[in-house]
Amino acid sequence: MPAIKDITAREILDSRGNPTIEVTVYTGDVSGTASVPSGASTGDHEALELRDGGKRYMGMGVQKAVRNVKQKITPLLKGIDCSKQRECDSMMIERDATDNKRRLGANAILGVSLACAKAASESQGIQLFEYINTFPQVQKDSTIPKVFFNVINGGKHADNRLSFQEFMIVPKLRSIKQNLQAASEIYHLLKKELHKTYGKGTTNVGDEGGFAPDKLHKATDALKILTKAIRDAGYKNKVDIAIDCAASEFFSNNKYTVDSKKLTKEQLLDYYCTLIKRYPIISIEDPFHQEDFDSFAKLRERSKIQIVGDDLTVTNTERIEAAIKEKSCTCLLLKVNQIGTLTEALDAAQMALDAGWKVMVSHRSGETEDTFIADLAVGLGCGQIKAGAPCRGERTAKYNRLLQIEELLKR
Ligand code: 2PG
Ligand code: MG
Repeated sequence: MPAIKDITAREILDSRGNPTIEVTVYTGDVSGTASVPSGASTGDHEALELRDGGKRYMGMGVQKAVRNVKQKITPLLKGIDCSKQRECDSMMIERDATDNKRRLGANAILGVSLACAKAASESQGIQLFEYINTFPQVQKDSTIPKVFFNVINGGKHADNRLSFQEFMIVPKLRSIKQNLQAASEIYHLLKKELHKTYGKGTTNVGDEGGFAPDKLHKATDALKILTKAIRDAGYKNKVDIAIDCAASEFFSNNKYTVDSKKLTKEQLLDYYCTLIKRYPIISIEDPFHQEDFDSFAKLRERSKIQIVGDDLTVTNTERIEAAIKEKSCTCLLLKVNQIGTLTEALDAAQMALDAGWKVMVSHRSGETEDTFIADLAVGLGCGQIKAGAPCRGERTAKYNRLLQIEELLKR
């Protein structure tokens, strides 16, 4: 039994240059290290990320979370079998005893939770995805997911005026190797196209590695140039488009401000339907604000494309249950740090899959080099992942790990 001997934690930097927590769980023979990502367009119902406040790192330090791991969680879990994931996670949840993990911090708890899984897979001498595939919540074989590459950034992830947060390309070729190549080729052609149309200095990238041109103001312009890049790269009909609107970020006073125009929810619904008719859009995430279950359902009904819940559902079974009841979505965005333990995230995935939804495993806009989510998506066999552009180390780390796994699965 891989009993936990010690746990340690440290403050490291994420891809935005903000502190985040990294945790190492030691058993007698092996160790597992995991780090925690951080969102920018966070849902109101997410578990709490504990930050220090004060002057240090503009209040963003995570020394309190590090202390909580060392002083509170370590004594609690010492001697416990790290492969008893539900037991480890439940003990931390009970010790925290709040509804959003605000006492110990969801970042502190999640770091330990993920590091336990890594240590357990190490101790069994198997790959992390293989280990995840043995969890009782997982009913499918390991499979390489389809990838949603975010190539144009707006909203809270960029310093431009695009309201929608993410414009993604979804290659439909047979392997991750081919899909990654297609994404990279389209990405580079898109860069050339943006230069041609909007001039030099327009291809700086946003938080997730997608281009964030200041002169690109409208969703329709983004979709037009993206469609052209797909066609010119030779991938017409082989690559679809998806959007994450992150609509809570442009909703206020009962109106949505989309690319400088104020729209009612009914007008926004019509607008989405027009876009879906005109472009090869197969999936829309968070089309309305995080409390509007009903408008999500209307779009699902009218459009028939994949409707993804992120801020709406926050990887939380209570919220997912409500969305299932309201028929709001057909896919759950799965973000481990929205809920704060691996067990709860897997429970959320199971609930969604049981309801006939799809599950898309997701990174956060603030990421680290940790590739846990690549293994999670494969081990869950859920079929979809989004981890940003095919560019920037913290994003490509996940895709490069998928390449490795694809080879391992063929052995
Ligand atoms: C999202 C995510 C990831 P953030 O909205 O889906 O792309 O962004 O991590 O900022 O919430
Ligand atoms: Mg989102």
